[in-house]
Amino acid sequence: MAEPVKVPDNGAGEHARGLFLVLEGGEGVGKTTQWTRLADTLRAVGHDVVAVREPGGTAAGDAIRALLLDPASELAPESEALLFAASRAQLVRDVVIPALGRGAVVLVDRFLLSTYAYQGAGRGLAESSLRAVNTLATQGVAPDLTLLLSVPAEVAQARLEVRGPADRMEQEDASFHQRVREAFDAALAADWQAAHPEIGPVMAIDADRPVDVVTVRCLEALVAQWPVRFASAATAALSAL
Ligand code: Z5A
Repeated sequence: MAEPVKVPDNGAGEHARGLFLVLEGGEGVGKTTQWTRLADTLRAVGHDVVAVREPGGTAAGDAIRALLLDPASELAPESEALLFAASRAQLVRDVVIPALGRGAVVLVDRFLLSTYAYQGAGRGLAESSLRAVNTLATQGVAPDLTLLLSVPAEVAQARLEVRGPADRMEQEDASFHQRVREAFDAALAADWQAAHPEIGPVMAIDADRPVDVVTVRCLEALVAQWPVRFASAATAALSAL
């Protein structure tokens, strides 16, 4: 059982700085669905929300994304890791840091934890190498909170089957995706989080529920950490159910 997440108090008060929030999990857990819904819900109650996805979120990042996900791309694991880091570097410099500086909520669909799960556990690259490259990419900016969505593997598979053709990463075999899932699960442990301050706190969200219910669970997780900032968004989402 994972320890409850404690987000460190940055000492600046709830509204004095931006917040960096990340949605993570294996493919098909519903991250992108919740990313859209959370951004819409928060904007509807007046939050300045910058919602971006990785890889991507900048012109260079979108070009890198196309290369990374194209089934025709033949990439060595090291090239793949560097390309994800390059997209991240551009996103952090051009989007994340300016948005946090003006006090916005930055909501990112995947971030560094995906690199540890896919390029680390999935591809077998050393975490120390991934950390070094990504220290350059993130400039030390770490998420304030990651919501890690999870569903049983067969549920994710069923959701993906109704979508279009698999991209380059989705085409990997079942053992690759099993290692990825195990890496995400490992990130819920308090000792893992203590050893990975660059990831920040990670909180589990059971995403094997109807879409509306998962949205409320995500908002409840935000309210638990920042009650003043997010209470009105949670109330609005609950009253819309
Ligand atoms: N990657 C990496 O290797 N290293 C990195 O550092 C980074 C990323 C940052 C990005 O692909 C790929 O890059 C990803 C990891 C890798 N690849 N893999 N494999 P992407 O952005 O195209 O895709 P994704 O991030 O994997 O997301 P996804 O496949 O689109 O899944 P999702 O966002 O979790 O799910 P969804 O699109 O919201 O929903 C999937 C379907 O389920 C859809 O039809 C929904 O309507 C449905 N759905 C969603 N929620 C529910 C609920 N609650 N109930 C029922 N049905 C639902």
